[in-house]
Amino acid sequence: MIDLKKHAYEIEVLGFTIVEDFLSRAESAGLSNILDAALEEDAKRFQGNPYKKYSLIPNLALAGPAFLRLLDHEVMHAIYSHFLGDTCVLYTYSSTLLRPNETVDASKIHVDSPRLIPCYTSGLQMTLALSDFTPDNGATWYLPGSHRLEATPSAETFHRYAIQTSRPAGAALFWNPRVFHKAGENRTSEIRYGLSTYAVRSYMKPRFDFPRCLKDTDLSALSPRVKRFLGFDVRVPASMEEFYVDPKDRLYKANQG
Ligand SMILES: O=C(O)CCC(=O)C(=O)O
Repeated sequence: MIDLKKHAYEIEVLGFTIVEDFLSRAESAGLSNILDAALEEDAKRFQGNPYKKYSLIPNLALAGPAFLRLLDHEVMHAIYSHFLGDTCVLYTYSSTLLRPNETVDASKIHVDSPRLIPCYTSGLQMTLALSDFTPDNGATWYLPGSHRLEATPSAETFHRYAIQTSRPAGAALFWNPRVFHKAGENRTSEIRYGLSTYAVRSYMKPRFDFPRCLKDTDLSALSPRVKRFLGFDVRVPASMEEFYVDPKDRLYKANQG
């Protein structure tokens, strides 16, 4: 198991921490292959749709059982629960790819949450490297301690103090979405593969209604923890019939924080 105290301290103070060996190199390569296939399938399915970004899968919960299984990772839950309580839910689950010489929105200095609530963590992200993240292929830059800042730092300040989070495939970066960051530049000829999970407090609204998205998927192999994380315990009734039920059958379970 990880040194939770150390990682929690780094997230608290720096705004981010790296957990090595979150997955093995082989497991990471397996996921990046599945990601490639999912990207190809998506490209066909949404061909001609002007809103579809060809490099992004915004909902990996729908990209097959391997991605659903990953949502049961012990270390991810230990860190998320520490900061967000053990009722926290998934906000987004997406690919984080960087193609050779590509400039993306994320190449600008930005944060992933518009709200700053001093001394309170409302969300936490994990970006898992599926290939090695290196200075050459655009490992992401993060400005330590900047999750406490309201205003965007100048480019000069950012570039003076930011740290490039190089790490091997299988290493996960946990970070506060208020940390100012930007993608690096991929100067290689290979795609840099990664994926991100973003967890929030249980009462916040996720970007996708995962239980509805997954209504036709067999979820019998999923643990209660993954179902809770996907938001199954904080659904709201859509009729009075759904409202007047035994508490154990309620869509919004008791004690969800
Ligand atoms: O692709 C990258 O390195 C940056 C990713 C990013 O900005 C994000 O996850 O919000």
